[in-house]
Amino acid sequence: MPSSQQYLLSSPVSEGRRRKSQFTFKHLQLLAQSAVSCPLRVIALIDYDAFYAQCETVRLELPHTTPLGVQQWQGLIAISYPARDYGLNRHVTIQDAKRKCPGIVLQHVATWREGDDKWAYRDDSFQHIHTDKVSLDPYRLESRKSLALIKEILPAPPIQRVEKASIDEVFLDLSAQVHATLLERYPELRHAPYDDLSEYLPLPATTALNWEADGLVDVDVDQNEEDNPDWDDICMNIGSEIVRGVRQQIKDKLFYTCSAGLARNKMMAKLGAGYKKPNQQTIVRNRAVQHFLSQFKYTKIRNLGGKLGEQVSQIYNTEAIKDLLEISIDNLKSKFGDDTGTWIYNIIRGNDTSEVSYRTQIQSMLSAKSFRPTINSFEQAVRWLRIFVSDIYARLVEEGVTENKRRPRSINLHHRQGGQMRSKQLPISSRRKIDWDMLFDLAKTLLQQVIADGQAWPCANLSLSVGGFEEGVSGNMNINGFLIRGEEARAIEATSRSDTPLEEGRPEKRRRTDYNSGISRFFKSESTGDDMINSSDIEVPEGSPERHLPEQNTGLERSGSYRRDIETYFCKDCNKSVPQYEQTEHQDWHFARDLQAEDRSIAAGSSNSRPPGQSKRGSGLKPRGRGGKPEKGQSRLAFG
Ligand code: DCP
Ligand code: CA
Repeated sequence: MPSSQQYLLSSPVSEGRRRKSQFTFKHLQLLAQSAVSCPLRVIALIDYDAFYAQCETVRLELPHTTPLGVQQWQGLIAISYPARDYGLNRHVTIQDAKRKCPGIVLQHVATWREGDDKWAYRDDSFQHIHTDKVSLDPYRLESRKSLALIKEILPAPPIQRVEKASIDEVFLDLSAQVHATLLERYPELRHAPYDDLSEYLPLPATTALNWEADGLVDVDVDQNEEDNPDWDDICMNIGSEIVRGVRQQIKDKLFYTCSAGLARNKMMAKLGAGYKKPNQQTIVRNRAVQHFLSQFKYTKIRNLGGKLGEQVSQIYNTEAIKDLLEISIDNLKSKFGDDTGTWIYNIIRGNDTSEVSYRTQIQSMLSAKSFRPTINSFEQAVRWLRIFVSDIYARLVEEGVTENKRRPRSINLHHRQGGQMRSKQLPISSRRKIDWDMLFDLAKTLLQQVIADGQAWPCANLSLSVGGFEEGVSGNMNINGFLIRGEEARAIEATSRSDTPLEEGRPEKRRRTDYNSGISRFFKSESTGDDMINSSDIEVPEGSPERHLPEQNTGLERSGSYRRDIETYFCKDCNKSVPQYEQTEHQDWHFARDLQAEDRSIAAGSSNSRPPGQSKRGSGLKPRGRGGKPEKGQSRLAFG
C-alpha cells in the first residue's frame, strides 16, 4: 500500500504550493466503500479505562473518584485511575495496595461456587479458590451493553462497521460515515469533473480545523504543522467528532469513560488509544505517522510482540522502529520470506490493511477449572459440570439461544489426568431444544466416556465448551433438519478419532518441520475476522490473575483464528498451520503444555514471584507487554 508520502509526490504543485489536493475522486469512492487501500480511511479504537474497575465502581454506585481495585483471589486484576494516582498497578499485592492507599475499595470478582447454580458477589470468595470459580459475567454484560449502545449511536450497517476486539475494546471503521458527512459539508466533492475519477480533488476551503480537546500527535519532520489541511485531515477531524460523540454518550448513559485512538488503520488507532489515558482521544494524522511510529519499539506492534519480534531483534540487534526503517525490503524478504518480509516493511511504515470486520458474535464459550488438590470421583466432577453448564447456559441465553437465534453445534469436554489430556466431543442436534438439562446430560455423557477409557482420576483440570455457532432455524424443522443426520453421524465418528490421549511433545515435532510455512498468516489472522474467536468469552483455569486475557487463555478456544472453508488451521500461539483435522489435537496439546508449565511455576513459587510482564504459562505464549497483557503494551508507552 502506498504511503501518504507517495500521494503527496504525485499531486500537482505549482510554485511550491499545491493547487490541488493530493487525493483523487477515486480515493473518495474508496472511502465510501471502506476500502482498506483508501488513504483517507478513518479507523478508531475505543478502549475503556480500567474496565473492570469502572464496572465495579458503577455497580456499587461509588463516586467516580473512588480509588478501587478489582481483586481475584490474592491478586489485583484492575485498578481504577484514582487508585493509580497512588502509584498502584496490577502487580501490587493487596497489602501494598492498602498501605499505599488506605481508602482503597477492594472488590472481589463474582464467583460460582461448587453446588450453586448462579454466580454471586461473596465477601469470602478470596478464601475459596478451591471451591469457587471466577465469573466474568458482570463484565461481559457491561461490555455487551456498551457494544449495543455504540451500534445504536452509529448509522445502521453497512455504513456502520464495528468490531469487538476484546472485552473492553471496539474498533470502528468510520470511513463510510465520514464520507457521507464530507459530501454533505463539501458539495464540491459530490461529482468528479467529466466523471473522471482520476481527477484530483480541489483543495479544502477550510484553513484551520477545530480539534477541540483531541490529542494531536506531532507532525513528521518533513511536514509543516502550518500547511493547509488536506482531505485526510478533514476526514480525521470528522471522525474525531463522531468518536467524541460516542464517548460522550457512553459516559452519559452508562457512566463509563474510555479513551480512543484515530488513525488511518487499526494498528495505529490502537497505538493512539493507549497514548493518552484516561478519558482522552488521540489523533494520528497521516502527516504525523512517521514521527509517531518512530518513538515506538516495534515489539509494541501487533504480531511483532511475540516470536516474530524476537527473531527480528536477534537478526538486526535492535527493537527500535527507526533502526528497522533502514533495512531494505529485499533484506527483510531474504530473512523472513516474501510475505512476512513485505508485511514487516509495511507495518513499521504505518501501513496496515487489516479490515474492521463486522462480526462481533461469539464463536465459542468455555468454562474451566484447575483442581488443586485434584478431584477423585465422578460425583465431584459432576458437581463442577453443573457449574460449567450453568455458566455456559447463562451465556447462551444471553446470546439468544432460547429464541433459537444462534446455537452451538458441538459440546466438548477436556480432561487432564497427570500429563495426559483427553477430549471428547458430541454434536448438539439442531433438532433439539437447547436447555440446561440437555447440556448437562451431554456433559455427563462426555464425562462417562472419559471414565470409560480408564485412568480418569485424579483429575487436575476439567473444561467444558460449546462451539461451532450457527444461526438457529426458527419455526418447524424443514428438510435440513433431516439432512443433519449425515453430518451428525460423521461428527460422532470424528469424535471417536479425536479423543486420543495426548502425549506432550507430539505436535512439537511437526512444528519444527513447518515452522516457516504459511508465513502469510500475519495477513490472514488479521483479515479473516470471520472466524476470529471472541476471546472475551473464554475463561481459563484458575490460578493466574492474568488468565482472562485472550492469549493467556488455555483451553480449546485459546488459539487465534480458524477458517471454516480451508483445509488448514492456523494456530496463533505457535504461528503454525496444521491440517484442519488435527486442530483439536493441536489445541489439546497447547492446553496440556500450558497447564504443565503452570504446575511447574506453581511448584517453583507463588504467582507473585513472577516479574512483571513475565508470563506464567508455557514458552509458546506471547510475551506480555505492560506487565501482563499481550500487545497491550501498546497502550502504555513512554513518550518524550
Ligand atoms: N484484565 C485481567 N488481567 C490482566 C489484564 C486485564 O483480568 N492481566 C482485565 C481487567 C481489565 C480488563 O481486562 O479491566 C481490560 O484490560 P486492559 O488491559 O484494557 O486494562 P484496563 O481496562 O483495566 O486499563 P486501561 O485503562 O489501561 O485500559
Ligand atoms: Ca482498557
